[in-house]
Amino acid sequence: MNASSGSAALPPAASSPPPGPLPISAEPYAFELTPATCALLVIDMQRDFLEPGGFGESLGNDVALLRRVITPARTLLAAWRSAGLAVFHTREGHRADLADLPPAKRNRGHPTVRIGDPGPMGRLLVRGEPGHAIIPELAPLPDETVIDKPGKGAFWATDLHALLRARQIRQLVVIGVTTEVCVHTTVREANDRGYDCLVPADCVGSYFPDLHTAAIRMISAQDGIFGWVSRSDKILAALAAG
Ligand code: TIU
Repeated sequence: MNASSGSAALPPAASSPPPGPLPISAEPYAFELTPATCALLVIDMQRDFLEPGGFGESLGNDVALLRRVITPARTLLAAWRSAGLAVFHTREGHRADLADLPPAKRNRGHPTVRIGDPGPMGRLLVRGEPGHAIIPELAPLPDETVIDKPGKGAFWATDLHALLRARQIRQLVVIGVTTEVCVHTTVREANDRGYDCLVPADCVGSYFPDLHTAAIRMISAQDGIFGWVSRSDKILAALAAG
């Protein structure tokens, strides 16, 4: 019998290291999530992409295909917040004077309605307009960072990398829309900057199911060329166990 037998367990010291890593079942192999240095990055869950009358619909897309992501993304975000881990959100959009909108982006495809034009939710993809806002289901909390980006990738022309480094973040769980456009561009950018990325496939969505499937495959192909792919239930289980 040792000296501590029968006494109540000591509470963890205030300086005890954070738990982890938490192994998460993933492709191509388990992702070792280290809570203290892993952020949830929520890409462009904006009304302009997910609600009728926005930029996404103006491109001819069916927003219902993206709305499937809302419930799993919301559940994962809630669990992530409960665990006290870092959360970053992004929004795609432009200055009101469109000075940060390259003509190539504005005119691509010869659209009848272009970025900056008025729509039912204000000017399309312009900062401060109703359509530019993150949907209420995924609304950021006051202490969560929101990155405004003019491009598809979250690292280009933003301070995301500097903010992540300041918090010693080395891993990203990336969710949001759309899988093959802004999520993919961001995962590729993050990979080149030295981050390990995990993408839960049910928390990312596309207007094109076949492109979604291909984009998901591309991430974990070649033994994880850009990162790891899993599902939100695996991450929820790991957080609950941790
Ligand atoms: N956020 C994002 O993916 N922007 C897009 O324009 N996506 C499309 O799929 N169009």
